[in-house]
Amino acid sequence: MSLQDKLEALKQETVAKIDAAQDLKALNQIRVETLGKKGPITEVLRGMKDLSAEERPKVGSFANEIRDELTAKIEEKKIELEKAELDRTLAAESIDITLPGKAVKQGVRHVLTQIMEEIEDIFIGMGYQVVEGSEVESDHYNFERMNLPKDHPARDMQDTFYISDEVLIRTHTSPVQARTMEKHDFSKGPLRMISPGKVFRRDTDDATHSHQFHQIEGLVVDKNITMADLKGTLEVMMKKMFGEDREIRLRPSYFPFTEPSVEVDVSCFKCGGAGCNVCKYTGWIEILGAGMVHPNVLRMSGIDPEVYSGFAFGLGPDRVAMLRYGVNDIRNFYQNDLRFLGQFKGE
Ligand code: 2NL
Repeated sequence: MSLQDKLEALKQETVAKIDAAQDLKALNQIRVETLGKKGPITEVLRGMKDLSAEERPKVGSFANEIRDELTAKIEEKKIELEKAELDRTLAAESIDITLPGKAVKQGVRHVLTQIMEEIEDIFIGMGYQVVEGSEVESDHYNFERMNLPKDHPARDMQDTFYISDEVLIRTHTSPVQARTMEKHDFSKGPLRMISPGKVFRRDTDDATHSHQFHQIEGLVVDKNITMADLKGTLEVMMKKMFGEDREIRLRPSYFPFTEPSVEVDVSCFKCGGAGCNVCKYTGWIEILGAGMVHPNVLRMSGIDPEVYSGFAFGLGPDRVAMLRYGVNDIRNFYQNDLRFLGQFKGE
């Protein structure tokens, strides 16, 4: 067989192999085997030195031709295989963008936070400042400044978590008010503030008691503040919280830090006063405690009770939430069960 015939046969054989190649790896194998340094074509070209001067250029150019043809054929096949591979990858990795997405779970503010922020908004609207303070307090600010000296019997129901003889966690947010009162510059205007936050008491937890709960206290001090200001302010708050038809009534009470002191009832938001399970068939709901700031409390904060007077109140957001949403166990607010807390979407 002549060299030309050999080359021609080699070409046919290689073309068949290229056509049959299934992937890039196989194709590369064919390229190395046929066109590589140890391949048959290189061998033919190397053997040319034994040919006659006449034959040499013919065989040489034929061999080059075949090499070029095969190179082109391999290149063509390579592009074809690469495209097939890309198509396979795209098919395998395709996503259906019309499928519904995974919903991101959205949380809600804690129901007590919602109530406190609602009350904050009401008072911000009436020109009050919102002041938060430390949950760790001194006996002095928590009790003494609130007219509760060390031997006062009213301390019993608050006797609480002491860190030392003089340091405790607060039993009410009053110390925030005391600290704000003593700093207030009355030449700049009246003091109007509320203080929301956590408070702690010595209590055995049950459906209506928790050793930790919340309080919002309010305080206004200026010249000529009267009980009428207190009543009008509380009426506005109750109407905004429980509906414009609400009325309030004051009953005499006692707190060591106010004189006189009152309990405030609001007409029942469910039955309007006719009597129902929410108001225990009385038509009224006990909602907060209040009074005129005791002269001792003003004096201890450096305010002259002969010149200034003030009113104060305290309200429990836990109780507001329980009444409004019919929650019968206060402990629900502190157990972090999302099935409970997630119901209060705060719309
Ligand atoms: C209640 C009663 C009350 C106050 C809190 C107060 C604060 C200062 C001066 C005078 Cl700085 N009083 N706070 C007054 C009356 C009642 O809370 O039943 N809270 C749940």
